[in-house]
Amino acid sequence: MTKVDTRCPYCALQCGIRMGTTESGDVTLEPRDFPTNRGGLCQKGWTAAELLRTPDRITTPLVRDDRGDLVAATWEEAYSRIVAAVRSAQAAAGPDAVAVFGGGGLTNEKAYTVGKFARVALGTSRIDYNGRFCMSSAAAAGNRAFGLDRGLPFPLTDLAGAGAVLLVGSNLSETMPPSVQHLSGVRSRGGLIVVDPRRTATAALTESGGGIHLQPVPGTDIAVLLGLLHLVVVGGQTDDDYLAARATGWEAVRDAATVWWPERVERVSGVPVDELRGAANLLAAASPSGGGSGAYVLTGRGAEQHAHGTDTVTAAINLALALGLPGRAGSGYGCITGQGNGQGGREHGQKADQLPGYRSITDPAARRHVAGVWGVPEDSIPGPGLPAVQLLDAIGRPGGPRVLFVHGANPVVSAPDSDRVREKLAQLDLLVVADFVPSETVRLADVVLPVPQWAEEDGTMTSLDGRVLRRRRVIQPPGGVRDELRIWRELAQLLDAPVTFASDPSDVLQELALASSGGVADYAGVDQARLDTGEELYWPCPEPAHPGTPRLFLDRFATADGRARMIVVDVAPVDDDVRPDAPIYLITGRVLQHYQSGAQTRRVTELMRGEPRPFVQLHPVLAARLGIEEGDSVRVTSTRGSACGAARLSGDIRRDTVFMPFHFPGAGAANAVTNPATDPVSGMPEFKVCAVSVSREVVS
Ligand SMILES: Nc1nc2c(c(=O)[nH]1)N[C@H]1C(S)=C(S)[C@@H](COP(=O)(O)OP(=O)(O)OC[C@H]3O[C@@H](n4cnc5c(=O)[nH]c(N)nc54)[C@H](O)[C@@H]3O)O[C@H]1N2
Ligand SMILES: Nc1nc2c(c(=O)[nH]1)N[C@H]1C(S)=C(S)[C@@H](COP(=O)(O)OP(=O)(O)OC[C@H]3O[C@@H](n4cnc5c(=O)[nH]c(N)nc54)[C@H](O)[C@@H]3O)O[C@H]1N2
Ligand code: SF4
Ligand SMILES: [Mo]
Repeated sequence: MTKVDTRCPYCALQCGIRMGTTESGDVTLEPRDFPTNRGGLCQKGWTAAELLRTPDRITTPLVRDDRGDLVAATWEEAYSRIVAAVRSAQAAAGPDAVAVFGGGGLTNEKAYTVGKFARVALGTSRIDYNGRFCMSSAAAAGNRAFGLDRGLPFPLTDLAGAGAVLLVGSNLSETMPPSVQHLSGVRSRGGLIVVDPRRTATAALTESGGGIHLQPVPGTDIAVLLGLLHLVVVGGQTDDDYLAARATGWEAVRDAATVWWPERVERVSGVPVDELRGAANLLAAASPSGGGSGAYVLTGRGAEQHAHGTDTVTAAINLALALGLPGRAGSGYGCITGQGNGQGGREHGQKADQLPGYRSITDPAARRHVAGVWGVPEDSIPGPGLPAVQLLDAIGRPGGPRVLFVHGANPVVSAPDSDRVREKLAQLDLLVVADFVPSETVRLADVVLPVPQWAEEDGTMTSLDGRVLRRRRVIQPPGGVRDELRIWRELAQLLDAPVTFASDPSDVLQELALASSGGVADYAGVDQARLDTGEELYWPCPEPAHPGTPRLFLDRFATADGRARMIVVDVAPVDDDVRPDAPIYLITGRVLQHYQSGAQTRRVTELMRGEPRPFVQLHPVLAARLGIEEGDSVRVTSTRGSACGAARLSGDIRRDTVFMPFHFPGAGAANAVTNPATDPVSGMPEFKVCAVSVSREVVS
């Protein structure tokens, strides 16, 4: 049996696995020791290999025929449909008539190439990706405060020594179970604080050992964070020497927090004053200036996926800076990146306003550099495009996209106001989707391009803490499948692109290294050979001899003057707030067994057995008021649409709030209900909270 060391296909923890193939062709998968997972895997990781043999795997291109059915076709037919539609849309309406939607699960090599394909082969500005739905608020806040966005600017394992960790809107116990090991130290020291409207498995971790669970009204995290800041200011617990040396804007931020005294925070958020005080004291005592062993402030999607998510993250960063945490060994601020390559996928040009190396597409020097690497004139690179929600919304409007390529996303299930997204996609001249399973978005496509899966390809991924890692091929993809690097190379050629595209992952990584050289996310010193010798290369890694950078900001932040920028932010209401006809908050998120839109995990037997159908979690008191019993079919309705799920009664959720996972399509699709209103800075939609009415579904 041959054994290959690679990584789990799903989340940003990128747990180490070892895979093997037996002579009879069976695939084996076992956990492998790696710092982020220490030999652990979650149920999704353990069962990941089943998808490699899924019976409805797409193994040939498909095109929509005259009767409206998707039928098998040759690659030549699929390509000629695409080329004809691109040419006619662009002839009629200019280069931006064609758009691209990428994914944070793509390898670095593919994330880089899809950005280049859009700008060089299609000549369009219109590219964005599902990471807009994921990391964008934290990225925007990190960039504006620190001048750089690397989710965790320190190794995840650093958390082990902390005296306090404030986890705002993250449910690590279900979303990255092996990572919970790194919290065992802080739990035993009684320093874990979790902010979540639900008593999740993660919030329950605070109960053994003296931690604190704050259970705010959805969308009020910013009030809680301002309240914590207020308390550390009043308590004289701020790190004034650090603030004087390492931050700007402190006085204004401090003054703005004076109006968020704890009783007022309690009125807005429902978090009791004594709990807020307890949390402030835990954090301050653990902070370096309080003589503690170190403290961390971490945000997850619960804090970020709001129409004011960037400001909420900014409030979290301001609190961390006031306590002197960022850029300090053993302390810090971080956001917990989600998708398998959520970090690398946001660095190399899939974002609407970005060029490789986390460069800005409006920066003349960045454009010159990248144009040089690509071998194209600088002025041929388009300007910034539209963020994901606006990109999808522009379809069907004058000047909007007529052809859309989707690579690594399932927006029919995962985008907000998903019924509308479905209508939008139907208005395209041509929808091209590359995938390996018939996802809900694939089913709407006019051309489907079958691609390899994770264990059938080579490349690199960047973990939540910025380590560049190898993904390795274990088995050959089925015949008939073509990898995306090859697809973009061939399409570029057919579209008469001015340059030839590299399609070997190691060549692409070399090109990416050059393109990112000198940028913020500098991979210039990264190559496959170095990664294969087992070196841990954290970016920035600017030269072949550079050891990589596990901890950022120790001497200075990445701003022009080296100081962190503190920005005044204030409480803002939920965009679609509760009112008499929609008196309850819907919040959304994840369960252990399913990944994202569920396109992959709904095809794995054991995961479906564990969590087979959509559900609505609600408090027994609310349920009694609405005449709902355990297991009843419950309809959740907003001004945009409705979704149904089986009632799951639980005292773990606030009485004014119901929760639905977003992993299911059709009648149980939470995103039929969610609000597409976006954050003005990041473009993040307000997935996490909207106003709904809730009723028992009467089955006639
Ligand atoms: N099992 C599983 N694991 C995953 C994924 C998956 O789909 N399934 N996806 C991966 C990806 S891409 C990501 S981004 C991460 C996400 O990882 P997390 O951020 O941990 O996941 P979520 O469940 O989306 O949200 C976390 C919590 O936010 C809470 N929440 C909702 N509204 C609010 C609010 O207003 N304030 C606060 N404080 N909390 C709120 C929810 O109750 C939920 O428990 O997980 C990664 N890992
Ligand atoms: N209501 C609500 N909605 C949410 C969220 C929420 O918390 N609440 N979370 C949001 C977040 S954080 C995220 S990250 C998004 C994710 O949402 P999606 O973009 O829908 O994510 P996936 O389900 O991972 O979809 C990836 C698709 O690409 C395919 N795929 C995987 N690898 C590759 C590849 O290499 N190439 C190609 N071509 N295809 C591939 C998979 O089979 C799958 O069909 O959902 C967002 N939507
Ligand atoms: S935690 Fe994430 S990377 Fe690890 S096994 Fe689970 S899904 Fe895979
Ligand atoms: Mo995500």
